[in-house]
Amino acid sequence: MSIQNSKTGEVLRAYTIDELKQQANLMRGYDLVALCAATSGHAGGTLSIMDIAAALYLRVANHDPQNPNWPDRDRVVWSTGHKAPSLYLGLAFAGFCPKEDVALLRKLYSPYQGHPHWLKLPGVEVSTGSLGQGLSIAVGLALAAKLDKKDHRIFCIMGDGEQQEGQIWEAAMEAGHFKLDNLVGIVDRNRLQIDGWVKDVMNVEPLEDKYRSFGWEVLTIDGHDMKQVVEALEKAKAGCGKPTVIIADTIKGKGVSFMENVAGWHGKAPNLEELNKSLKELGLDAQLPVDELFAHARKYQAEVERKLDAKMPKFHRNYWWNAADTMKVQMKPTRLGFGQSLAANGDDPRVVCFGLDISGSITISEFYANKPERKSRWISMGIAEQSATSAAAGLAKEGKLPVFGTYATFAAARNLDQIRTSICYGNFNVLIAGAHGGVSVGPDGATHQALEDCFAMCGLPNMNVVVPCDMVETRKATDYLLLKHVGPKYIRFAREATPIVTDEKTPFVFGKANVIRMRREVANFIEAFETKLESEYRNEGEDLTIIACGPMVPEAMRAAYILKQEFGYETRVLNLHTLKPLDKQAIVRAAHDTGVVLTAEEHQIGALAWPVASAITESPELYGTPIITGAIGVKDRFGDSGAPWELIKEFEVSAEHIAAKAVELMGVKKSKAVEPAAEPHLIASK
Ligand SMILES: Cc1ncc(C[n+]2csc(CCOP(=O)(O)OP(=O)(O)O)c2C)c(N)n1
Repeated sequence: MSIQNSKTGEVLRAYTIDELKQQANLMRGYDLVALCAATSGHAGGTLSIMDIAAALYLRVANHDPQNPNWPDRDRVVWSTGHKAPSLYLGLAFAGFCPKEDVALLRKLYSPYQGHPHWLKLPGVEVSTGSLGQGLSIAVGLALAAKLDKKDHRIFCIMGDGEQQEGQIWEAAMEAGHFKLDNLVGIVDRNRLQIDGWVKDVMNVEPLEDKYRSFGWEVLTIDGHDMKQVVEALEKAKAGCGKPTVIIADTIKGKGVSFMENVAGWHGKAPNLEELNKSLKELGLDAQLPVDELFAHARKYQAEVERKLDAKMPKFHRNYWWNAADTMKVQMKPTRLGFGQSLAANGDDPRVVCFGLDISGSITISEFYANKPERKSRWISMGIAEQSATSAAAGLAKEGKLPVFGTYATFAAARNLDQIRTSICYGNFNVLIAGAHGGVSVGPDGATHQALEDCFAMCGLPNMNVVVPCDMVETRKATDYLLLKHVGPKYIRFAREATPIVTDEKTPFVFGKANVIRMRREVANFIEAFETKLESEYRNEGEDLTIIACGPMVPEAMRAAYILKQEFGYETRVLNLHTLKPLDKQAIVRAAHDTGVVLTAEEHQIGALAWPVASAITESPELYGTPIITGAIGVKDRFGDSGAPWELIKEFEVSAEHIAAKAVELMGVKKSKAVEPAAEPHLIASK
């Protein structure tokens, strides 16, 4: 069976083993072109799974490209969502979507998101990207099929590093317990993950014995031998009274000599030269319409840029970062500050850092880089955020100073109950780094863009939350939180290069806001502003206040610049780097002095906006005083794939959006529409 007409049962295409090999090779070529056009993505794992993808989508799974929601189709769950391009190519080669469209991978508004989203592309069964969840979804799909007395099969593709997630084993237990013989697990055992070899990061072997002990049938195969792949899939599909797992031995980067077995190619895309070399090695250099694919990607991108430009508020000049000869900024990733602090402070023997398989990217590896004497205090925990969180509490209980971090969404959401009960309830001294926060994470898309983490962290008793504004402040905040602050603490920072707007002299006091004032347009952006601790600042009778945290502080500063140049408005920018405990006095004073308070956060609106609003409404000093408020942030929606600065525009969190909102609020202030006696004293405006 396989690709068929769901109405007539006619098989539309039957591939031989040799044809499947050929198709898999072509799919590898398209994959690399798509990654190159996207300039990001995962080469290693998409190449290791490609033979299985070809066998599954072109021969083994029953489905109908004309009827993607056919109730009797087989379901394929990609638990390892980062291999999305292989899924898209499986669908494209089966006829669900045009092959050339995979060149739109990871672009804004594209159905070909960095991680699969079933609501965007017919044929994608479920949305994934947070590792370890797919097998549980597959268990649900298999249970539903049993309840409905349906015969279709559920396939679930996983990675071997992914086996470190505890949830996998809860699902494995469930599948074994319920004897789900309609469920087929597939493990792409390429032996590598991000931080290195799986056996070194956190050994998962012997996988066969583990699955067997959970009541599964186990088939071990060479995942690049097409005959073995097809036979195993067909055998597993036939069922044997219990779930089957196919453990496929594969090579990460398969087919491209310089990518094979190299951990560095996990999350990397080839450049043009590397692409040409790869296509040559695959014997595809003359076979793929490479130029047409790139042209397709470029045309789509031009349309994206046109749409984005139309969305942007317009002013008399272009104030975008480094667009003019004045107000130049240097940009550096905020995450570097975190690593710099760990490198500088890691000699304290209490400091213990956990690796969660994203160590280089979030810079926590700086703790031990070139410092072999610290190696015993570097503990690789693998992709197991929940257990690591509770283990950190255990270390803290014994007087250690544990630090762990990963994408903010996995550092503060996946393990929320562990943070709540193991760490916060016990009030333990643990530093959690929520890295890659906000939409500016970019092309990875919604699953990797933490937009709710600060809600969760600020909502926990005993927790302290700092969101520094640039690389320098990230270093200072880490210095403070690591060694001086005792208790649960969360630091959230961004991935991309953001403007450096503070220096060594800029004050950083935990729990105390800074006032930033735009003075004059000069050569360097940073020198155009004066920064003081809010407690040392004297009211200058500004027109309005913008309160921001994280990389929204530079945007708020640029908004202050726009407002001054274009409208003559003076803005008090408050850098509220500490979200908890909140500097209520600074907020109340700013509200009192200016009467207009606009918040700006790279988060769902409310982690900053609501505490600020509540500080204002609860303040006896402001009872009866009309305060006009507004909020800039993500408006109750999930993220999207796209380039970081494109997303800043799409999600309306740029300086231009802040400035436009400020102008609107100033219109209200000037019209004196707010009468203290007649109106409620807080006018919320979004
Ligand atoms: C819950 C979660 N934690 C961390 C990540 C980041 N991440 C993406 S891929 C990956 C490594 C996966 O390794 P493996 O399962 O072996 O896949 P492969 O090497 O085949 O690509 C990690 C840690 C994630 N996507 N989800």
